[in-house]
Amino acid sequence: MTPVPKSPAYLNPAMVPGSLDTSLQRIILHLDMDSFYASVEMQKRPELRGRPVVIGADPKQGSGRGVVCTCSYEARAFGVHSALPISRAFALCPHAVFLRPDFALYSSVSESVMEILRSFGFRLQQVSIDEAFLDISSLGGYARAEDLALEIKSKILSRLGITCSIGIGPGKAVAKIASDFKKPDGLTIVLPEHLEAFLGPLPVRKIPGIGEKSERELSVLGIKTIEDLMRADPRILVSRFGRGAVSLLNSVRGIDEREVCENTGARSLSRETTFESDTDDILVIGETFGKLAEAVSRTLSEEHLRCRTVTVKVRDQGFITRTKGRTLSHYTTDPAAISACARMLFQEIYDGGKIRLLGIRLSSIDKPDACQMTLF
Ligand code: TTP
Ligand code: MG
Repeated sequence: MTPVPKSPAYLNPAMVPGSLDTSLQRIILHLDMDSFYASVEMQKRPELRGRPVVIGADPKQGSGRGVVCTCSYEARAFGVHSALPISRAFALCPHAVFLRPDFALYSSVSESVMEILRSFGFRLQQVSIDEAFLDISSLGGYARAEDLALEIKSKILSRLGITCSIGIGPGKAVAKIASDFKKPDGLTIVLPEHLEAFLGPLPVRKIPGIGEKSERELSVLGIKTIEDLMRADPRILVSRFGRGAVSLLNSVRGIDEREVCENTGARSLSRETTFESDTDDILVIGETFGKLAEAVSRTLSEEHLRCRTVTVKVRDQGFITRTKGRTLSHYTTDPAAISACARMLFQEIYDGGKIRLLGIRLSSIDKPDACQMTLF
């Protein structure tokens, strides 16, 4: 296969790559695979290329009850996306190819991606199954950074047959936002002097760590874009959002000194299940937490990891989803401890109605001796 990397999206197309000597700046690269699970499936079965492909629960001709893990960009054109109920995906795009996820396969392709990235010799931090940061400051300039990005893209495409998007900038937050800027198969380079012009017009939701809830709260204050956020009174933000607001503001202003931590496997890890019929049977709920805890704990053990934070996700009959997390006093891999914590958290948020979906997510994951990673 001949890789044909696309040309990078510069903020200012007239800017000649590398015309600025930024050797004193940190240069961070963020890579995120495109429609990862779907791309792996399409690589395995080339006849699926160009077709809408949805990975997730069985749609059962529209009566299926799980959710979409991800889908190809062809399916996204019909409005399908991650976490959408599979029945809705079927309604939007009944002619799509619906596949059950093959986690072992995705895990092994993820390892190959990380191996390729590691082969370039830079400090690497894997943050999820399909994304990683590299600290490429030692390259000394953005022209070399661009060459490296093109080489990474072409190596991944020629060896694994799938594409990725890369963002490069002076900090982790901006690199992550940049990798998402032009997907699929994108390359976006944000020079330090263009940081404000790049980030300013973007909606605040693009900032990693800002979810639907924070977006709503910011919107109440009249803050919709990152530029609005940069202009807001930091005292008001801190009084509403606590100390986290300071690092958030700093990171969008380019003051983002969070290191790329070498931690071969650290990330969050989750499993969830949708019941065949909604239930309020406490025994079934307890058993389900047991099974979910077994599954996540097995992955922890296989990858020689441990975790400290357990979060439960509970979706009720009316599709209202609640989550609650707790950080334990010690790291653990023990399924009984994870399941006990999950059941306790469940009791705290359960209002007695019927439940549609339960999930467990583990975070604060590390390998003993590896440094901790969090994005915000
Ligand atoms: P993402 O990188 O968020 O999504 P993606 O790679 O499928 O698509 P994009 O091109 O927008 O990056 O997540 C990586 C994989 O994680 C995704 O392929 C499937 C899985 N995943 C879920 O199972 N459920 C989810 O809700 C999300 C967001 C991802
Ligand atoms: Mg991805």
